[in-house]
Amino acid sequence: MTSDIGNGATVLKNTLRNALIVSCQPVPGGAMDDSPYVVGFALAALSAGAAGLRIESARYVAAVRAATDAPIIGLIKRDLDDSPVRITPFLDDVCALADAGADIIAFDATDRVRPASVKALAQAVRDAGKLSMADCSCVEDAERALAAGVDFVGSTMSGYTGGPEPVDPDIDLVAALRKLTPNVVAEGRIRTTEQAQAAARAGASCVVVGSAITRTEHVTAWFRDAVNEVYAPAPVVLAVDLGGTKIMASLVQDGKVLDTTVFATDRAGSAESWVASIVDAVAPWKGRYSAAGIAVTGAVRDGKWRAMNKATLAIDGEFPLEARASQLLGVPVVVANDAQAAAWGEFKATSDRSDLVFMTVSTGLGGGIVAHGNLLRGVAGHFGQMRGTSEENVPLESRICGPWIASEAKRLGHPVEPKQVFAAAAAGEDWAASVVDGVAQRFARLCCDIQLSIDPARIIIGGGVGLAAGFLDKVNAEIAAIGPSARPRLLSAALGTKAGIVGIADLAVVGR
Ligand code: ADP
Ligand code: BMX
Repeated sequence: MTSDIGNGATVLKNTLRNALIVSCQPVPGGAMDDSPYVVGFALAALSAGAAGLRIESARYVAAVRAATDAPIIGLIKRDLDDSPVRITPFLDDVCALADAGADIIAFDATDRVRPASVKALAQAVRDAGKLSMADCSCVEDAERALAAGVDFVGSTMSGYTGGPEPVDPDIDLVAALRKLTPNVVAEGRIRTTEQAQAAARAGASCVVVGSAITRTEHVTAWFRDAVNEVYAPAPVVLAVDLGGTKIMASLVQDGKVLDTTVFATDRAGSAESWVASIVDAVAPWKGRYSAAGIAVTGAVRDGKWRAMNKATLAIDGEFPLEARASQLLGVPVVVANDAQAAAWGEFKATSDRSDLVFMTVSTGLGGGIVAHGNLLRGVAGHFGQMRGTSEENVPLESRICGPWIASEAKRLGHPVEPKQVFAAAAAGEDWAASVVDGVAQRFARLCCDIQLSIDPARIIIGGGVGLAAGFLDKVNAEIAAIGPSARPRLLSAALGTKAGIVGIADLAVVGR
């Protein structure tokens, strides 16, 4: 059963079939919220081929009616205290719109607390000799409205009945409504010609476009935000790389390091004391950054921090790093594993989009993986915790990294730092060469195993040991001696010791 205003209804429906309707609803209280502008927008739209108009308020319907015979969909918007229904909630509104000259009267058809039922509104529109349009949020709204005899159903209310407002139009709802009736009006958030075409292809009898044509404030804001994304200065971020030996803190803007401070990690400290030492070190920078990222040795999950190997750093239990650091620094904080952050920094540092594995050979042996442009999180990349096939049941890192180099040198009677061990090896001292060559061989085996497990296009090496002079050459020589069935492509970190800093800064900006 549909309204029967005889031949007029058929003519009207045919006029609006396969057509564009322009909604001329100024921003309430805005500079265009007055009759001359509404009439101007209406006439301009008609002159460019709009087949009909959607106009809000009896006042504006009357003003536009006086200027054109084109079909008008009329509605009245109200903000009620006792109902969320805003579009033509009252039966009196129907009469006012009909008297003002509307041809079609639109009303909210959602299933919510409301002053007048959809059935009563549909009947009132028929009694007024007009056609009705039900503004629906879902298929069920439309089914009820069609049962009440409405002439058109619209997708107007999709996304406006609670929860976050979507950005894109609900084309799927348009297609679903088309299965109920041919008289479907696609309306709501149609902002581009491509979206209008998609609505038409989905089966809409006609397409309504409003803000994108007649709300200058909205369109201006869209372009303003788009331009600002390019012109607005990138935010300055506090980036911290907390390792087992040193803590590096920098101010970073758009991938560029503005200022840096480095100090030793107090290995006898605690998670609370390490965070406090960072807060103290960056105190002179207060107010210069709007967010912070902290890359840490250890595993990070849901903002909480724990050790994978307490020998690398004795983090006790699980520490709520993200919350605590944000509380002390007074800005949003993102935390991630240090090697994963460095992997991300290296991925962002060049235009190469191929998959990569990053490994830091430092106090521990950490790693990060970027696959198909995504950084793998959780414990992904913790290659130093692998046990390998050696008889000893110890993490690989305990026989490769700085602490082992130092302990082995001491065992051999040379209590010096790893840097001095490398210098002695370069100077031809056999004891030192045996230590460094052993590390290079074990690391080379790990690189070959990684190549066979995930076949990365490149393996990038960082960390105090990883970047030590001549280390990569030794590893490549050991790889050649292994003669692997798949040869790893090793590269030094393009960002050197700053890879973790730059990576965590980017993760902090995108809030990841
Ligand atoms: P963190 O582990 O805190 O991230 P690094 O990446 O600097 O810090 O690694 C620290 C380890 O690397 C220490 O064991 C240190 O002795 C060793 N190391 C630092 N620089 C060198 C170097 N030039 N040659 C050899 N080993 C180094
Ligand atoms: C360890 C592990 C990793 C870390 C790697 C490098 C801990 C505390 N750390 O394998 O999470 O990425 O060391 O740590 O379990 P760094 O201190 O050498 O940077």
